Amino acid sequence: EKNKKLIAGNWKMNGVQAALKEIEQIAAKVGDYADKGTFLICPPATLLAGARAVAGDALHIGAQDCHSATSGAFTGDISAQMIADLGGSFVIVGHSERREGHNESNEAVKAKAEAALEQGIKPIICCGETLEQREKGEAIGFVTQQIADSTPDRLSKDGEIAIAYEPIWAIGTGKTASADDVAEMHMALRKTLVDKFGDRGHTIEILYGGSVKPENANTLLHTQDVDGALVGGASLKAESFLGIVAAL
Ligand code: G2H
Repeated sequence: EKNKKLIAGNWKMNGVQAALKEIEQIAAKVGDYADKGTFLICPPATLLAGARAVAGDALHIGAQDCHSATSGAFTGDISAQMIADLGGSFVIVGHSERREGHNESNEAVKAKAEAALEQGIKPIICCGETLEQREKGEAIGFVTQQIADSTPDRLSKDGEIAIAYEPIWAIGTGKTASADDVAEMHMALRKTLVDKFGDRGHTIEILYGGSVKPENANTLLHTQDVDGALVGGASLKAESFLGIVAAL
């Protein structure tokens, strides 16, 4: 486990400019926890510049997706270079909502992660199984294969990427995986990362995501092999995001 946990907020398609006040409030407080964590909010792309302007030094800003190309004829997409240009330092790639809603394959996710690295942006590469896969006993095999296939071939420094395990049945449903299930999956993911990257695999943060909130953050964040959290709904308000931070 890492000395510092990564607490990342994924706003999904939520928030107009008035919501920047939440980011300002988060930024004003997370500095108090700088020895315990790294903090990140990923607002919609429309708020990246505004968020960066109010986020200060203690809070990182990132995006929720990027294209694998630097620029070109890709209507509606944004590139990792554009995110970096606005001061974004992270990008979520391969979220289940992108894999499902935009047919993103492991190969596509890997290309996005590699594009992020080229721009010096840290990708948070997501994985997770459906309820059906879990019930059939296929969760570990499926998720570890997703990560083996969605991560870049090579890393040039420690901690260059992060992973987020988000069981699809726990996303936005109020259901969270049990601590035992999370620990089992994170251990399997660690092995996959070490098999692929050698010792450097130990330096990759493995986050848990799926209905993380102040009430369950303490248990989840102190579960074996959990290096942080990817938080959706509970990241939209400063009070609940900071409630999770306070559980560190
Ligand atoms: C999982 C998570 C954030 P929520 O998608 O990525 O969302 O915390 O709302 O389940």
